[in-house]
Amino acid sequence: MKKIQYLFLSALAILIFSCSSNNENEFTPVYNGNIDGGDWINSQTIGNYGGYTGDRCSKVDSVNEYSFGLSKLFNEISANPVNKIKVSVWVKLSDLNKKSTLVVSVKGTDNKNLLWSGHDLNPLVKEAGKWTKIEVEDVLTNINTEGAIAGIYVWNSNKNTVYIDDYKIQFLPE
Ligand SMILES: [Ca+2]
Repeated sequence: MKKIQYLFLSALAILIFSCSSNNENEFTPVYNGNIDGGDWINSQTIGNYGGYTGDRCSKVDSVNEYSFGLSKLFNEISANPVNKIKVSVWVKLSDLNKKSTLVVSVKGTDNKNLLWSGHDLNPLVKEAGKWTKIEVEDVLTNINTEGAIAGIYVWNSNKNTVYIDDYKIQFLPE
């Protein structure tokens, strides 16, 4: 009986070994989490704060300066040239007198800004404590997006508490 057990275990060991050495790529699921390279950024600002849709949204305040947003290589967004970025997002400001900005940026391969477009939310939002839809457009004139990264997020430069929900970000050829 012992001998049979031993033979069985040996056979099993050989089987496992051959499987793992020959077929690792085909059968082993691999999840690579690149902490620095995800498409969406600042997800730590998301919580159950009562969103525009559902309960969840992003919140910036005295702790978090930059909201949930998108950071993505143009090469991964579209094979065609992008000439315009159109952003719509719902925001709720707690104080209309403190500055907060919707940022649309294009960063080149050397990490320099090829475009940094800050849209102040305060003149666009008329009422504090109320969800308001913000729509902005930025034209990428004479910008080489090859290897560049698009960045979209809300920046509360003045420790304003701002809630952010439901982005719609479009990359248009013209
Ligand atoms: Ca939501």
